[in-house]
Amino acid sequence: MKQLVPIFTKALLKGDVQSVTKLYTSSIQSKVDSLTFYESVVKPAMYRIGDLWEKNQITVADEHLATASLKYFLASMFTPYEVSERHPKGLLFCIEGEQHSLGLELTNEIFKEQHWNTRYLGANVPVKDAVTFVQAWKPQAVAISIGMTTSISLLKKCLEEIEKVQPDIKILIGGRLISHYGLDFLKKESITTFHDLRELNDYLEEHTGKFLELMEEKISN
Ligand code: B12
Repeated sequence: MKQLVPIFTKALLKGDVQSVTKLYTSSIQSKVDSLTFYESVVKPAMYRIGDLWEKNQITVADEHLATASLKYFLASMFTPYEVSERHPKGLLFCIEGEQHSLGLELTNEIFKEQHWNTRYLGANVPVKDAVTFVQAWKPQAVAISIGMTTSISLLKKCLEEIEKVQPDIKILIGGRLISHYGLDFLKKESITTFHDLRELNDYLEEHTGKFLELMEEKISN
């Protein structure tokens, strides 16, 4: 997989979605699963693009082209999973000011592969609107991605507001900052943090049955 990273990075920077897609499909044909491809090729390629950008070796325009190409590719290959009201509900979003949503887009795929009924709101969602959505839709879990230190205080506020309107909700937090900072306010029983999609996949494999049981209990009461 490692040897694909520079080729995949180059294709993204050229806006060559056809080559990007070919690299993905040939990996899948040689029995690499999509989770491994996201972790071992997509993520390191985007981190590499961040480094090139930081060192002024590529421009903001180059980085935007790579991001747009990746989004185009992901939209074309994501599988339309069946949505059932009988599956646990997961709400995914980035709080206001947070534009780094690509990791959360991949997170949404992992939830769907595990048969969750998800609502993916993407980047920059105002706290009050996220809270209103939780109140109306009553998800079993919210999944939030955090990439910028500037989003930390709003994240804290958002979690407090969500727990006020739905105290039994499970909160799952991931994103670049989780690997860089030990955020004490996230050390709570209702909150789980994740460094990558593999950890999320293991968590969902272990806990989805329990979420389903709780859901059915609520319906029958
Ligand atoms: C693409 C990109 C952008 C795009 C984002 C587009 C989009 N729709 O996402 C745009 C152009 C909008 C952008 C803007 C900015 N960016 Co930017 N960006 C990046 C870049 C190159 C890649 C990010 C990415 O997609 N990574 C790939 C994904 C797959 O990785 P990931 O997010 O970590 O997600 C993985 C895990 O964390 C996990 N995960 C993520 N979320 C969740 C959630 C849950 C629940 C779970 C379970 C798991 C999980 O799953 C993924 C797979 O493992 C990074 C470089 C880097 N090193 O990350 C810089 C980077 C993050 N950006 C940076 C900066 C500085 C900015 C700007 C301030 C630039 C500017 N001056 O305007 C703005 C800020 C915007 C804002 N307010 O948020 C800096 C941050 C530095 C810092 N100290 O914090 C970086 C590190 C670049 C750099 N090297 O300097 N950026």
